[in-house]
Amino acid sequence: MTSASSSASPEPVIPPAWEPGGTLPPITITNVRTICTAPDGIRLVIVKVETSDAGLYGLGCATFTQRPLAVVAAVEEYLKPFLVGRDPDDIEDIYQTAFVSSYWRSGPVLNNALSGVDEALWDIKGKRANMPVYGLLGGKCRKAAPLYAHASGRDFQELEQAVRTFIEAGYRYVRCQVAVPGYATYGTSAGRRPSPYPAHLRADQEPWEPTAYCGIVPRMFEHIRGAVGDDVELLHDVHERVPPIQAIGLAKALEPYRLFFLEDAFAPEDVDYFRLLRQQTTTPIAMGELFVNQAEYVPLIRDRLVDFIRVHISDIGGLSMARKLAAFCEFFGVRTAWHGPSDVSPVGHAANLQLDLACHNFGIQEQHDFPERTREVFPGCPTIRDGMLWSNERPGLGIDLDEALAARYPFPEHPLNGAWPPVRRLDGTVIKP
Ligand code: GCO
Ligand code: MG
Repeated sequence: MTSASSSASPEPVIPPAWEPGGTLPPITITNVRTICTAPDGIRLVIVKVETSDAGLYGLGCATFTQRPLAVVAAVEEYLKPFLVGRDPDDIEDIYQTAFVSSYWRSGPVLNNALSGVDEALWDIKGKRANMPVYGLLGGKCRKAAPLYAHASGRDFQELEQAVRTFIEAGYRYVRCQVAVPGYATYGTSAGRRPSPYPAHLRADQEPWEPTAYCGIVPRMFEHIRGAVGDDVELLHDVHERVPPIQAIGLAKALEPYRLFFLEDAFAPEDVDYFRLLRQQTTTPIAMGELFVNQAEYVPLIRDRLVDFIRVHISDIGGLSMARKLAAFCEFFGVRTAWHGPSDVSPVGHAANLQLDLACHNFGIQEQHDFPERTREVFPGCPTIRDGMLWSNERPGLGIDLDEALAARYPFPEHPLNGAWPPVRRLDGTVIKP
């Protein structure tokens, strides 16, 4: 036994004051540029931030595939002069100063430009810290991110086959979209003439009618639920194409099929209908891929009117905003389901994955299985296995870009430069696509 007097407590070890850069030499941003490429026909915009530390650079997703050239101008003409010479470590201050530097702010063009820079700065910080970005965000909450796959069909049988194929491949979450005979439909290729361009660059040949669509979707889920049972989670995207009151009726009609979520029942312009929807149905609700401003999503989350946030991360300004949004959602029981189709670049998917691994309130991740050609352009593209997205555990976002290869796939010629052609009703009225 030692007496109190003899064993004087050891002197507290006060670590030395943290020096900016600490053991790392201070560096500056030397260049900010965009790389445009379309390996599988979809216009992708990547921002590369270069630094004074030779060979150290970061990549970020700035992909707004319907207006890519506007984003390029926002980055090259405005953000570059604003950033060269700055310390890439100051991610938050760079974000805030760049965000207000246009005075009029927000919106998909300026936010995508900001996102490209923001994600690139997180990539650089992860590389300097020699850890994946999810490590900087607090580490892993799960080993990988479960994905939902896109199943679609010209009829129930073809859709059922697609769902079964995904279940056999290990997916536990499958989105179901089916054609409406004689009409154009989101999420299926039915009702259109063959065209060299990917689905969303093609003019909708057939008209769209909401009643025909609202009639077939419950019967589709009756068929699929009957065929594959309860072991698979089913999802559906209304894609904001239905008059709000009909969307509420549809959400009620789908209750017996226990969807994991029903997405974009309304357009962002109609968010006030969510209160009515909540009063009418327990079908879980996902919303957000078209949101570009916090004023759109904060009230819905605060008032618990949605269950999943579906934001397209680059459309709200990148990782810095998305991590704050995810944290905010956690307090209101809302889970993340980041937008992740083919027009989020592999860099964007790598950024999604960092949050998917680090956020406890992760819900599900939308998948896009990039073809080999795109994977060659983006070495380190996250891998899909057993229905989940896996990190390659490399520092930063863990992904790279082969610029010489990317240059082989310039943006395809297109009459609308990537914009969406109109979707019209039988009487010719244009609707939200
Ligand atoms: C989804 C989306 C996409 C969008 C596309 C727009 O849920 O994945 O709705 O399919 O339509 O990203 O360019
Ligand atoms: Mg959608």
